[in-house]
Amino acid sequence: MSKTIIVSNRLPISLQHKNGKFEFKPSAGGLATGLGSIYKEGENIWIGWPGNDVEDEGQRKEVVDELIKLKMAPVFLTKKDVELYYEGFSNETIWPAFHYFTQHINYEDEYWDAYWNVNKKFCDAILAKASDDDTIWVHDYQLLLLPMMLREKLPNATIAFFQHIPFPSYEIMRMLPWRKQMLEGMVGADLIGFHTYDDMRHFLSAVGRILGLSNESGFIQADNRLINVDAFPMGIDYEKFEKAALSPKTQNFVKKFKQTLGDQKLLITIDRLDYSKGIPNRIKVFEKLLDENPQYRGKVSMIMVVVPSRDQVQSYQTLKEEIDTLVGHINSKFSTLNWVPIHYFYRSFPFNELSAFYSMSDIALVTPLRDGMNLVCKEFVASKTDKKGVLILSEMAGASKELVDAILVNPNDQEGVTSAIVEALSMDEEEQEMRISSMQASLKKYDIFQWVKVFMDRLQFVKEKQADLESKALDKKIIAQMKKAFNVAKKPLLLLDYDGTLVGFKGKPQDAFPDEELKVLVAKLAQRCQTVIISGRDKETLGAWFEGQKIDMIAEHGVWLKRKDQKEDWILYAEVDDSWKEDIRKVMEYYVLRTPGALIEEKHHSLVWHFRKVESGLGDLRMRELFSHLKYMARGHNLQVLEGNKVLEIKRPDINKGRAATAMMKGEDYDFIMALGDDWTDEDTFKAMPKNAYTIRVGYTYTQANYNIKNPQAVRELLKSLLE
Ligand code: GDG
Repeated sequence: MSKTIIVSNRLPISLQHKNGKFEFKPSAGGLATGLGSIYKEGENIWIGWPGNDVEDEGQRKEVVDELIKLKMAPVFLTKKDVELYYEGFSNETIWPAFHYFTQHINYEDEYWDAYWNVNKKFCDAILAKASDDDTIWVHDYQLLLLPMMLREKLPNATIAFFQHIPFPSYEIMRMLPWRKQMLEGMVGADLIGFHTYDDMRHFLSAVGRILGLSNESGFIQADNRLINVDAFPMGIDYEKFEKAALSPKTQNFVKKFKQTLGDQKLLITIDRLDYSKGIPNRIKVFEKLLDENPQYRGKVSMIMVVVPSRDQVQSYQTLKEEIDTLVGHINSKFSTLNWVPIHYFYRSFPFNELSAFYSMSDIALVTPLRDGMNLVCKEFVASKTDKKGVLILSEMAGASKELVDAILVNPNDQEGVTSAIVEALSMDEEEQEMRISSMQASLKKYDIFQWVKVFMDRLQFVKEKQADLESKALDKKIIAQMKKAFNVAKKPLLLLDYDGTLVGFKGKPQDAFPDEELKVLVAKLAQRCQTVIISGRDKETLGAWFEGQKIDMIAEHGVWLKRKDQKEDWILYAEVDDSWKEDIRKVMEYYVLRTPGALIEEKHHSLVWHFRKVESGLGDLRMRELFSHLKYMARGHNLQVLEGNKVLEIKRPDINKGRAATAMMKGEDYDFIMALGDDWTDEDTFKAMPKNAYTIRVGYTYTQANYNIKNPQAVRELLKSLLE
């Protein structure tokens, strides 16, 4: 039976070695709880690093045996691995880059090598457990290469990836020397998830520009696989925070803490130690608030929890020193004998004390400079069971896309954040209730369990969509059937599109000339059957490329025809009225003038606006503009505007490959017909074919054809096999 494997850098446990024995403490984090419904079932398992360096074989065995009871399996990492892969590439290269802290990026080949090696270690550990029909869900930026490593070994497995941190703009991504490998690693997955739409569109843009893979509404067609990229904003275990806030244990802490603090307005801030969280900015804002509003001195305090994190990394140590200095400065400046402005804790708290902080605070100040999602703000809202409280939230946190009823601020705008605190301190209770209730409703609905469900459902949907497309994939049995039919046929016909079918796409159209292998193949086919090249190319190019071959050629989608025995020049195969061209060309020229790299190609029945060489993005933008411009003109002239591969073509609708193919077959009695093509112009051919014809579309995409085939290489193999 197939199983599901969860993979993350860290296993959801903490491992402590005490008195010669390991103690395993499962984590109560939101993700671990949400995924509990998965990895604890049946044969399912969670694979990851247990967080300790266990070198001794005997101890390793002990860890393996204990973990399996918790439905987990370890990937053991050495001290060096942790230093170079985790602290190094993950936290000194990817983390700063993806959070837009380019000044902190460390570009070290040694880090990259370790990153690759550890991803490989994870891959091997998974392969020891996984089979080709399993589902593997990989988490986060430490394991970007893993999806493709797994795909290469388990081509049919269902592989998903979710990134918990932001995905940066292409401008940042392009700075990384390993950008291509990182993206290639990710597209090994069937489903790639991010917290927000912005992350998703940045990823799609980088994949388009760096890997050359385009997408349609988040679906990427990569070679022979459909990949979906989507946004899945992660939720929290809402009920847990709501229940905890109401529990006597939490309320006892609230009572105790409040007695110590006295009657004060409380601001809470909770973060891991990280420069992305904007902690120094926040302290400076609090100083500004007290400087400018003396009435708040003695009346408002900030509870600041900073959870120790990555303190082996230099930039984190520097940050810690900066925070210590700033807190020391403000406390020494404003403290009185019975009031301290900032209660600063550099440690983590047990859950109920955390819950008490949320519950008793009037305001949560969540102002990261960049954050994938940020769960703290969600936990604060869920803990406000009396609906009193105000959330001040940074626009740079993924959560701001959802929690629009918070006071949203730009964390770099000190004036703005200070005013937000003043606004929060004076907000009437009715408004507080209105805002908190609305946010609670949303958080309750989209909690962590719903997040897991939506993600897994989507993964299944993508697999179904893939299967749907692959159901038309040519398999050995069908190929054998075609071969047999071809061999006994007395009058076979082959209709072959050229670009994208017999040859792959090249940067410059003139570089896609037929290579020797193709010429020989076409010559052999021509000896066995009527072979027709049916293309959108101009007649001069086709004529030159296939000179001397015993084949028929249809150029410009059916405008021109040249029969194999024809001595004279090409004949006009369709009446062409080109009186419309002048008006349209003027419009197209205007768009050429505004768009460096664009050009117009004139064919007998059409005008084509090419933008392959235009700056990526600008070309699409101009094409859309031109499209809407031409749409109206086309109606008047009874023309058709069609979007192709980096081209926009305007043409007479009655001239197409289908019409040409029909004319060619008229009165003939073919007993075997095969038509091959790769784009929408070939769909006209497919539609025009009799029922018993073999119609085949190159690429796994929806089609009128009976079958799909992977790529031009596979087309050549198929044609060769007909001749065997
Ligand atoms: C990454 C992304 C994304 C904090 N202090 C204590 C404590 N915590 C818990 C909180 C919260 C968690 O830690 C912090 O989660 P965040 O989401 O705020 O931030 P990151 O750790 O940076 O997480 C982030 C997240 O992944 C999920 O995808 O939202 O953007 O950076 O749950 O409650 N828990 C306890 N004591 C503490 O003192 N018990």
